[in-house]
Amino acid sequence: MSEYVIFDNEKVIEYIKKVGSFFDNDAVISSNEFGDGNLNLVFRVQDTGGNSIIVKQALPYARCVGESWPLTLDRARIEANVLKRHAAVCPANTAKVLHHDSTLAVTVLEDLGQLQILRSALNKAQTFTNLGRDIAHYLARTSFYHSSFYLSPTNKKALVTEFTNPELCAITEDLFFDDPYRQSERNQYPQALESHVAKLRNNVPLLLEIAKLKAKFLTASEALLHGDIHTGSIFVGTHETKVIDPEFGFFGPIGFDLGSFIGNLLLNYCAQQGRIKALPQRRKMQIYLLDTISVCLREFYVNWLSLAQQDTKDLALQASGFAEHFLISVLQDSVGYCGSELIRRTIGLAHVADIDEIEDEQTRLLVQQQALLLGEQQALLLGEQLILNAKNCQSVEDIYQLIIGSVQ
Ligand code: SR1
Ligand code: MG
Repeated sequence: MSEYVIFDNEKVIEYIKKVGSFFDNDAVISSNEFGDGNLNLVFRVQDTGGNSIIVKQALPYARCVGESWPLTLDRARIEANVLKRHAAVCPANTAKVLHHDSTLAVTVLEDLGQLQILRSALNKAQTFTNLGRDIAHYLARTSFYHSSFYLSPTNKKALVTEFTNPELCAITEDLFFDDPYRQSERNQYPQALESHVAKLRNNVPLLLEIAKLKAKFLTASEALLHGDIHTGSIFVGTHETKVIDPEFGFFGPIGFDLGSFIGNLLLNYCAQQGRIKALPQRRKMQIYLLDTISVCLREFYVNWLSLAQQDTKDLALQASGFAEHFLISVLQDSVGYCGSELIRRTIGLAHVADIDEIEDEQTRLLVQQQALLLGEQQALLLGEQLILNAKNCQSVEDIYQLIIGSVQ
């Protein structure tokens, strides 16, 4: 097919047969569209012998809103190429691209159906011992090997151009840094939260910190980020952790990815208040989430430092103490981005199932209200507190203590 056309189950099968190489020539194949994300179509194509692949197609608009929100198809190219680049330096934790077609905005991926989406698993109170370590490993390797510590200045600039992603970045710029702090039709929260949301809009120190975080997001081309690493972008199993969906990828501040991941674990921490009724079980789950954050922060720091010590190519950046200095600023940024993720997922356009699927409306409202009022397991105040304190953190321990202090 030489022109873009929106796939349905029949067209996917026709396309996959034409590309060939995924199934035997005489295989009987079927397709099922099961995407439930905000933006794309996702098909599972399988034969009768149990072989399967995933076919993902970008729509020319945001699926969650409809044709009134047009969106570039180029995000499919960005996503496939980020996956390939990240897989080159961290194959263990990156989903594998089998084929990509930019005209159709189609990417064929390995089927990770044997694993679970992390958000759904956490919502069922399932835990994964290796999660913090694996994500730290992924974030450290993908960011270090796509930073100026490792890439030549010429190569880095060429890659920054290749991964310029203005439309998807604009979504984050609006939804993450602007909408929650102004009146916007896109914001979604119950009327009962209005006074708390209004307080955020008038919190001058908070707005200053958000401005600094946004400025960094707009200007700091530190490394090739995933750009949207929430718990719905991670597949998990007992022995495997695989990252998917980097269509928001671009060269940005490294702390953005780390902060997004930690922010989503803290959103789940907050949600458990309305999910697990029995206190001992709830505390157990919440302690697991805090432990995972602790492991992730520490392992990220240790992995990144060790990569910098072994593999920094830039002469000046090899100066003793510079990698440590750089990493502290990354960790500080991550605390701020974590806080803003908590805020935007609570009152902005894109929420999380962790909180939204709490069935009982009163309980859900209680979780949201407590999140605003009490500062414990609470997305908004927690976010605010993290953002305001980020600049005082000088070590991994300081960062972790800040997070722990905020949730207690
Ligand atoms: C219109 S897109 C809304 C959100 O979904 C994506 O996963 C990003 O997080 C974005 O902010
Ligand atoms: Mg996504």
